[in-house]
Amino acid sequence: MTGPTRGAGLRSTHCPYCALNCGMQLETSEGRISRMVRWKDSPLTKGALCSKGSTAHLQVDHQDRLTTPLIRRDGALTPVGWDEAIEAAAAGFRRIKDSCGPDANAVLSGGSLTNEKVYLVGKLARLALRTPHVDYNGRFCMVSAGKANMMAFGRDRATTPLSELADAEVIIVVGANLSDAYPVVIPQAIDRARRKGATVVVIDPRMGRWVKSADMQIRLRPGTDGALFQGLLRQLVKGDLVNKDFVARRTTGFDVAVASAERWTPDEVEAATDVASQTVVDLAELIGSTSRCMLIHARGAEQQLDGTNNVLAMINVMLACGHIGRPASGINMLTGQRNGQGGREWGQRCDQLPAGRSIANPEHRNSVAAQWGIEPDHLPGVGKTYVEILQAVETGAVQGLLSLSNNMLVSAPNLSRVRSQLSGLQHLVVIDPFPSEVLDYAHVVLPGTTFAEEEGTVTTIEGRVVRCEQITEPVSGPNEIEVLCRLGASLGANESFPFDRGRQVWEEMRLLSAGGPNDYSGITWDRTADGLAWPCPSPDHPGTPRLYEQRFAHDDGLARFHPIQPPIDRQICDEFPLAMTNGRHLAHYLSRNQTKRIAAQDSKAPEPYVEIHPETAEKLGIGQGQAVSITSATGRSTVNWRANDRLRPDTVFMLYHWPECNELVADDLDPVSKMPGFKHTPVRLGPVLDLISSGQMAEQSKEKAPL
Ligand SMILES: Nc1nc2c(c(=O)[nH]1)N[C@H]1C(S)=C(S)[C@@H](COP(=O)(O)OP(=O)(O)OC[C@H]3O[C@@H](n4cnc5c(=O)[nH]c(N)nc54)[C@H](O)[C@@H]3O)O[C@H]1N2
Ligand SMILES: Nc1nc2c(c(=O)[nH]1)N[C@H]1C(S)=C(S)[C@@H](COP(=O)(O)OP(=O)(O)OC[C@H]3O[C@@H](n4cnc5c(=O)[nH]c(N)nc54)[C@H](O)[C@@H]3O)O[C@H]1N2
Ligand code: SF4
Ligand SMILES: [Mo]
Repeated sequence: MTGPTRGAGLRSTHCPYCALNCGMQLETSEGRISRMVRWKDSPLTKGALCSKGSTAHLQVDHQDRLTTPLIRRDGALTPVGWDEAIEAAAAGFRRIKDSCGPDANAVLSGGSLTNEKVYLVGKLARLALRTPHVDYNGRFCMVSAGKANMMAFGRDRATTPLSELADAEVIIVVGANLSDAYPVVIPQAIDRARRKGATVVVIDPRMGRWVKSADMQIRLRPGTDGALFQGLLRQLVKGDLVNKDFVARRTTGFDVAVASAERWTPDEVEAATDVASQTVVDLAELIGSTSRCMLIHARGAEQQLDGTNNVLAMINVMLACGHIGRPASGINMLTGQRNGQGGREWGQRCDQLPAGRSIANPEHRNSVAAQWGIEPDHLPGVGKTYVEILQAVETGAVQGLLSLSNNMLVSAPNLSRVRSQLSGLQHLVVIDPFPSEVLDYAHVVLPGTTFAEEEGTVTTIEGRVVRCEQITEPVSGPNEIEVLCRLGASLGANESFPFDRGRQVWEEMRLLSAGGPNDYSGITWDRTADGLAWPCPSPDHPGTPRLYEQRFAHDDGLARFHPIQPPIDRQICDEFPLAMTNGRHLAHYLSRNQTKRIAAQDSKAPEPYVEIHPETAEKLGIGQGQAVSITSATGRSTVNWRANDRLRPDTVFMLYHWPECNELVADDLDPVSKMPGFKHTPVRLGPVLDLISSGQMAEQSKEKAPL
């Protein structure tokens, strides 16, 4: 194994954007970054980088960086010193706590933070603010998949190393935009499998550029994955394709799950999903007759009002065939953000304590309280989720908010409502390396740290912990670990925040995880250099790249089948006859707050657009050179359009990275995971006379900014 190179002035780190965490090496000259090279020996990606990764280091010294703290005075954000800003931030929260109780403050955080910062955010909320209301933007990302994995397997982590894709005989890709969202490693491994004769099955209303004509293309009606997988489970039983030995030895609940699938005959599946009944029969046969089958899924089937249900339905099918815990088999949710995995393990979720412990579980509370040196009663209970926290501002139940590493004014659903919620806050403190739309509402702004300015760890898409080295000093002064600790101290919890760098926090976290559900205790700081998969319970343990070979993580060691609820009615109607789904462009990351500043990225996708099937455009009278107005029950947007004949004619696909998308999306939630139904909005489309320029779009958004 090779650790980070330290010679030749190059230091190793990982791309700050997606969960593939591509390795890179950075060189400095006079203390600032002067060069980026590919890190050929990096643990996962072996030097691969997409264009975002190649330009990511340009954000560090970017002219737009926030370098000084700001306080709102007479309506304007005004530069002040760090001491004054930290004190103002803390004083606002203290005031609210004294007058309305600790529950009137809340924290919204992010899955791009390092494990160490995630841990400090949860600790700050529980021990310094003493509020139960801390949640994060992974609520918009991984929670349906995470919840389903916890329910079925007792653990929230992908089952199998991605390298094993290349050896699979059948690869099923459900709702994953691999060309744009996972451009390295995964499409290449699938190509290797294709060359060895594997069958690739794509379940998606839109076929991405990575899909080949020989692949089995299942262009289902959006929002109907649960029905399709129920039909597959039923067909596995009818076709005598179930792995009965595996089901008997390693699972419970099979019969109840099968009973819930009984109504899903191939014809019923066809009626609900628009997938031909014969395809359902053929696909069941394909999945049930191989011993090397991998299913990977991203947000397409998850960001739905029944997203948890959809993932459980997929897991049922994989369990029925025994496709878990053996080589080149498994079901992997593709984690999205830089630290999408660690971000949902280290205690910034409203129902969670560090290392995957549950805040509702008395044993888990006792163990964390003991290590934090407090009484268990001192820990708050389960808090509200992301959208619920924003909604609580409307009733005055939440009045103070600390927001870091998230951008709700692009990425949360129902943006006009979010704008009004933010204007209702008495005290909003934002920590971010860059200005964002949210600053318009902030009372105190503290500059955040970029990936190259601090040391820390992240946990990759495969559950491996990797280290990010500090390359350069923060342009804004203190690093974010110091900022969080100073805030904790100002809120009266000085003794709980004695840190100023990542490895000190790591040591506390690692030890605290011992014996818990997500045991990282054997991953010492030195071992983070090479990337080790948890669970890793002792310093001589090799880590666990493939899960569940012998046991599942529930106490009895068995996996659970789950009955699947009937699908939710999508409310496609005469008024809103088309389904709007949405997703990523290769050039931009999430709310674009980093990538829009880098010309090489922004020039590839300077403005939002919607993809429409050419037949649909013709029917609606939408011509080349015209913009499109899109109306949903929630809002209205105007964008330019592109023809895409690899998309279902009854579905349009919009880029999500601009506010235009979430103006349209409602803030209803999956009742189990509290994930919004981002991927399915009933809409109507109409032509607008002229193409609009990005300047005009910016004007439109400005009109919506607060007075
Ligand atoms: N370039 C880039 N890469 C990224 C990111 C980024 O912002 N930019 N973000 C990262 C993050 S945080 C995440 S979470 C991942 C997201 O990764 P993905 O989920 O792969 O990305 P999306 O573009 O949102 O694609 C969703 C896919 O689901 C399909 N889909 C829509 N509705 C349905 C449905 O009902 N059923 C099925 N089966 N499919 C459906 C869409 O057509 C699309 O192919 O990407 C990560 N990688
Ligand atoms: N319609 C629709 N909406 C979606 C999605 C979709 O597919 N469709 N996808 C959803 C998904 S999967 C996700 S993950 C969310 C993400 O949604 P967002 O919350 O918008 O995620 P980011 O763009 O990462 O927000 C990041 C903010 O954090 C800052 N930041 C980056 N690193 C750091 C750091 O280390 N410290 C601090 N303090 N700040 C930092 C950035 O500058 C930026 O301002 O959006 C979701 N919203
Ligand atoms: S954005 Fe993702 S794929 Fe691209 S370089 Fe970064 S980690 Fe790799
Ligand atoms: Mo995400």
